[in-house]
Amino acid sequence: MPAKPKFYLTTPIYYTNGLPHIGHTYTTVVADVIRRYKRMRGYEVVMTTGTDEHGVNVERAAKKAGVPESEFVAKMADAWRALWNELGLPAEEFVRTTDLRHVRTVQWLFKLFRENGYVYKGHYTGQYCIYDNAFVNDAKPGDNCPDCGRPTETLTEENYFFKLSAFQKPLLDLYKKNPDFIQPESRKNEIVSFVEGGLKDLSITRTTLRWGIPVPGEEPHVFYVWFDALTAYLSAVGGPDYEKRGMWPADLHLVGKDIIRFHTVYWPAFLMAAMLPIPKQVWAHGWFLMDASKMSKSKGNVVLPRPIANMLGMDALRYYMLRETVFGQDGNFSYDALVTSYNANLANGLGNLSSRTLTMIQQYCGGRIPKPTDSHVKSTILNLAFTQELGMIVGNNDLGEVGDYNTLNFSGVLQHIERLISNVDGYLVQQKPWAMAKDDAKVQDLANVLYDAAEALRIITILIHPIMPESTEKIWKQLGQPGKLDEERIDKLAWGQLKSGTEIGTVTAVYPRIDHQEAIERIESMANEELNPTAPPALAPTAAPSIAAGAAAATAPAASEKIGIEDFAKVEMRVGQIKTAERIVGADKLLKLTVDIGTEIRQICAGIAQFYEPDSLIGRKVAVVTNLAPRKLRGVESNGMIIAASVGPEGRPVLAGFLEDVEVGARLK
Ligand code: ME8
Repeated sequence: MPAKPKFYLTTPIYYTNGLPHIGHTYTTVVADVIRRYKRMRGYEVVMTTGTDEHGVNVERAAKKAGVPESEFVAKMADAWRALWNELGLPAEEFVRTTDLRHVRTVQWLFKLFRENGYVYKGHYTGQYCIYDNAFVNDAKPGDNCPDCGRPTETLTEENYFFKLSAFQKPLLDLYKKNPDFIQPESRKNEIVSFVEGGLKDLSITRTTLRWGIPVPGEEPHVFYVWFDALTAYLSAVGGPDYEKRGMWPADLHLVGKDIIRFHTVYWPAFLMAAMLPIPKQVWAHGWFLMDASKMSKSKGNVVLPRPIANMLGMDALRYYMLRETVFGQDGNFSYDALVTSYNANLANGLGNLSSRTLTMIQQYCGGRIPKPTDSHVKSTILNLAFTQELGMIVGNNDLGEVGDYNTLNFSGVLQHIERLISNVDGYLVQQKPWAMAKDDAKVQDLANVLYDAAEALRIITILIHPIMPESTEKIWKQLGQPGKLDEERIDKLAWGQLKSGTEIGTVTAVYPRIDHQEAIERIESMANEELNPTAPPALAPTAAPSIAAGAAAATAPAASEKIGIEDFAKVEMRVGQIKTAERIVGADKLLKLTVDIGTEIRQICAGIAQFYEPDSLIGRKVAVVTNLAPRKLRGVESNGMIIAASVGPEGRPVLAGFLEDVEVGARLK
């Protein structure tokens, strides 16, 4: 079998002085979509992300946290990696700039510069902040430090310089010979004129910075952070031994527009100086803005991904980000638009198509994909519509079509898919399979129409899979399809491949409708908890299974430690009776209960949804802790806690109850 073609793509190597917000998530999501798409076209794909851990900002943040830098960055790197995993975005390579493999690569690259005559020792003079121990870029004598506001001083330090000036012509040649190297086009013009304006040599070592990669034999010189960070793309796939891994050069560096110059000027110049292969393309996307300004922690306008993923699912966020913003341009982020997009495109659009089609197959065709006539498959109007749109989405070389996925026009991909969905909806309304089902003479017509709808659903599910990987797997199973969806070939799709007779799975709503206002309030409430973790952490329903309801997870005293009766008396417990119970969208482990505790009816969330059907709980008497401070769980207020035993290694909750009838509100002592 011939080897698969390779594709290597990267996200930026993110700074470790904060955690990912929606802006970082956007770049990583786009990388993930491209990775999945390329895989579905038969490529061997490696995606790299990672953490940029050196420099004065980290030095400061560690100092503030009162821990050594190495400890600080290790924790941050773990947190970044864990969050990407949680969001379904794990990369093949997660590179840390403190990794040994990376340190070796940086030092090796510098050695090549030296051998090839592209570095020299010189002096750098600039404005320096003695309080922050850092040069202030672009400051003039007399300027204050933008960070601490105190006056800067003019300082000269010895540095190694990289002969960037020697690369003006080679860079301009590179841009000319590879017109797609910088994307989008508007950014390319900006970079070309910057380089045409002349390039100054670049200082690539520092002696005023301590927390960095040492220049071998030249201590106290450490490498400049950007030289350090850019090299991580190469370290991740073999460094000095890159040829063995076979992934370098990168096919695509995805970056935000803020860092395009580093990637399209410095980085290729570094690689040329070391005589290494140059990446094929750098794509700079726009920013996500909040109220028209760039998100930043100091402005207090950051949007976090986790609360959204918890409430609506990561796929809803992915859909919204890719559909509403033209890739390359700036976009505005709003919860309002996000939830509107969820209800319109997912609950009503794809979700509705999926459940109505599958429910009809369940009801009218005995739960099996019906058999259409051969002539119908060839001539159905949907076949024509789909074949045409397919070319526009994934490209069709025979017809010379480019395909929106290939040009990273994700908004275009989704618009085509939306059109397909509404085509199928319109077709069903016109054909009325529910009426055909009542007419014995129309058995074959019914089979034809429902086959069409199911085949359309299969193709749409494959086409949208790179963008919505999690929920499409569910639709795939409900459609009764064998094998893994991500192993389908997106470029070999054709109408009529769905097998008749296949038994479909259990039909459930993949994107349940949600109340607009409630969704926003809950997302905001969860975000608030994550940003201001002053309150005790919310109990993850699985974290302390001995209590069924949400409350602060107080650390239990060691078994041998005894408490006095006065401590126990602080806990007020009463008999309660469950009045209502319902599931909570976006929290599969929680039930929202209303409980009569004698004096009032309380709303309490309990982490028992996987073990108790809501209806079976109505009227049941339970033991309730009634004097806990109210808390929000997954954004839903909980006013108390239901007591349960924790059984087995998984901590299955079993509700505590009473063998004799007891009065509601009676105190437990
Ligand atoms: O620049 N909208 O790291 P960084 C869209 N360590 N994308 C955004 C965004 C927003 N509001 N905010 C951030 C660094 N991003 C360096 C990179 S690479 C060798 C070194 C994304 O943590 C966008 O991709 O500041 C941007 O380029 C990147 O995060 C900056 O991440």
